[in-house]
Amino acid sequence: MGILDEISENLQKGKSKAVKTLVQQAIDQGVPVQQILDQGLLSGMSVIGEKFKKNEVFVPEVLVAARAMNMGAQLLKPLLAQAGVSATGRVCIGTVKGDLHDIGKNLVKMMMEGKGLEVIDLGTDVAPETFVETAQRENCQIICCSALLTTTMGVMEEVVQRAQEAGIRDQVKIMVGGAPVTEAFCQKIGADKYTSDAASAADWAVEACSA
Ligand code: B1M
Repeated sequence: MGILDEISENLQKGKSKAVKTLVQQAIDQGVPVQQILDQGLLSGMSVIGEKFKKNEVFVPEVLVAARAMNMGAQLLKPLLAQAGVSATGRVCIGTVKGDLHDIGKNLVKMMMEGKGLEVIDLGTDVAPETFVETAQRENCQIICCSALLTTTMGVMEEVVQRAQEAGIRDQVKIMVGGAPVTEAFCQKIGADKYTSDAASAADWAVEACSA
């Protein structure tokens, strides 16, 4: 097995230390950083994403795999910057105002980072204007809103309205998700996309950013 496959396999098993060691070995052997990222780390995370969609792995496995990916990515970050490799897109994400649930939001973030997107994490209890101001200031292609409470999902409609008022609605996509959110709700509030799970959210974000 080549070193890139070994990185991918160990990442899928959540073996952070092994991933870190192997990534350093690959760097030392002169493997191009983009290859280490694409064929090692991102390929491993993509397998986990697909398995998560099919319920073959669950939240804990995704979290340890994401931690392993972050360990490897830390070593690559400065080298990628030197090589001028840029992210495939930029998005901001947060759990909406009044809502403190962040496990699902963090999973979406990790999956997106696992697909090479730059993700600005606004945390929880995020006001509609913060989503919109961040998207404007940071040139985000997508605003990602998560909500877990029926009492807070309505804030997503305010995000859509604020984006319209700020005149950026045609420049930024708005994606919504979280347990109480549905496709019908997404359409009702005029958002662009609802996805039911983190891996599908990341898949769509990559497509939307490269469109
Ligand atoms: Co809360 N809570 N909670 N809670 N909590 C729920 C959501 C609840 C369903 C429990 C219940 O009553 N059965 C209920 C909501 C009822 C409702 O609104 N209909 C509830 C309640 C009522 C509350 C409080 C009001 C309780 C109280 O204080 N009386 C309170 C509210 C606090 C607040 O937010 N202001 C509260 C507090 C908490 C804790 C702090 C204790 C804790 C949160 C810890 C944390 O997040 N750091 C907590 C937890 C853990 C839960 C449950 C048990 C689990 C939620 C979770 O993390 N699921 C939950 C019950 C349940 O779901 N069984 C519950 C796992 C996570 C991976 O799933 O977030 O759905 P989820 O994310 C999925 C998808 O939805 C999707 O991807 C993820 C996986 O692929 N997804 C997106 C998520 N965001 C997305 C965004 C996207 C796309 C996809 O695009 C942008």
